[in-house]
Amino acid sequence: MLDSIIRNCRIVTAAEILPGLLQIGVKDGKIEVIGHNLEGDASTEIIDAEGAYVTPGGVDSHAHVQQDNSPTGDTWETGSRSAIAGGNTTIIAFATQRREEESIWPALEAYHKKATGNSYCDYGFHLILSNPTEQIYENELPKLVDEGVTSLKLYMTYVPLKLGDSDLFNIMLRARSLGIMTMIHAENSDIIDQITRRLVESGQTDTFYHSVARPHIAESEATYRAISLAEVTDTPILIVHMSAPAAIEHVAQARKRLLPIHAEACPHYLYLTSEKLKSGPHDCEGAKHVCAPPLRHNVDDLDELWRSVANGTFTVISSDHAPATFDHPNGKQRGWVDISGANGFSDDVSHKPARKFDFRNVPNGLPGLETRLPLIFNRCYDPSNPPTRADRPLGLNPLIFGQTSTDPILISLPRFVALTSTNPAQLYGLAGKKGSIAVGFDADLVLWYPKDFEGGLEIRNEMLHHRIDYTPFEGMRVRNWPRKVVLRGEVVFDRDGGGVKGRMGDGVFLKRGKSSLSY
Ligand code: DUC
Ligand code: ZN
Ligand code: ZN
Repeated sequence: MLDSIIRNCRIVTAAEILPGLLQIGVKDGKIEVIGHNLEGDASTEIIDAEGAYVTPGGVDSHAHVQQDNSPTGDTWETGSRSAIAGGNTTIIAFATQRREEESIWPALEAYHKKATGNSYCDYGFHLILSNPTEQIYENELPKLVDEGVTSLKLYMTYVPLKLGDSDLFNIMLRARSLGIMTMIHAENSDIIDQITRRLVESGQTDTFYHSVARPHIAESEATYRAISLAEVTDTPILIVHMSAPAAIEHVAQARKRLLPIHAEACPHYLYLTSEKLKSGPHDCEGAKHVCAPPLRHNVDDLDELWRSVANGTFTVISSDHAPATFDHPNGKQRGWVDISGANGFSDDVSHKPARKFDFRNVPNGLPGLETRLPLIFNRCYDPSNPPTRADRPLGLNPLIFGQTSTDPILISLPRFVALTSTNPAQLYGLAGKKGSIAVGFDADLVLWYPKDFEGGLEIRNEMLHHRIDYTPFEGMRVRNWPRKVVLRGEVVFDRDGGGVKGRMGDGVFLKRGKSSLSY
């Protein structure tokens, strides 16, 4: 007998919106049947979707949770709670190998320990590799795959983590032979260092200059180099958190040649510009938006990214949830440096400021787990009213002139599902279990509201479930929000019925297989 039946669903998969109102029957946490007039008994729980769209549970494949380098970020408890409240039933977080460690196991053990029993949603790990040794290549990486960690993240910048081209080359070769998916943070470290040094020399260290120090070309050059290394080693890679149109163009060209190059978009790069990095004379508000790569300067850049979402250049949209608390000396305020003399006191009668802000000290990253799905759903067109080109004057066809932010680029609901759930599941070895609504899959579902909110819903930090004291999307309006979230058949979030219903420890570690998404 079925444990639960979810009725009146407009089911959306990456392929299509299934016709009519359907029922989903769940048994032992899995989808047992999809159809009409399903039978239950007295013990079967009935959930009514009331004709709303039902999408697969979100798979956020890029979230930094309780990392050692982020003392004011989210813990597993708060990060995963925020994840489910935003419709994510799976997140893939990171375990970081420290440079001084000769083995990957201390990192894996430590990060497992942090997550075990503390997650509201299912989870996996990518390993950040910062010290690749022969022993790791030969003995540890094969075992890592057996342990269900089938992806690596490599950095081309950040002193404690960055790897040179030889290491990238060798790791890619090994990853290829083991079927490991390799994620790359692509920014040219030397360009950033050289510009930063000159900015500092001229006293330009306010929040905004973080974005000046990391120009488009630093991202596009490193992206091209990473793609070149992937091509010469014939290895699939994903370039994470892409923000520069010139960089995404390199991906588009590579994909045109059927190279297995994937790209990841994030909501903050799609919605926000570097205007947000500006602070007042006595505050550091802009630090709330410091991330790397930086938010870009021009709204046209954002349109270009949306075009790449719509035309299939991006494979996934992740949050890159990497928050730091704003109002905390070890959080975003860490940028303040004392320039008044010893002990932070100033006897200086010339009223020179006692402190200045230095963007080099700010932890990079933004919160975003809970807002990812609503922000992307927001750009889906209503299937009952699809955009039509028929009534546009021929010469203004957006395919010829491109759309503008006043005429936003919209995507289909199936593409939304592909980018936020199905593709990340397939890319990172969760195919057949996560990322779709089909018989045999985990019953991970998001029930949206049957009608969009009239006038939209305003995002406010106080309604979110992370432990961070701000959201970069404060005041933005979205059309809809996850109403109910189901994890392996259990309602873990009910927005109208008390909020979070799940418990810490509901989430389990997912041993992932090999990637099944080629290009
Ligand atoms: N950049 C990263 O590389 N990681 C975390 C967040 C960020 O902004
Ligand atoms: Zn990164
Ligand atoms: Zn990241």
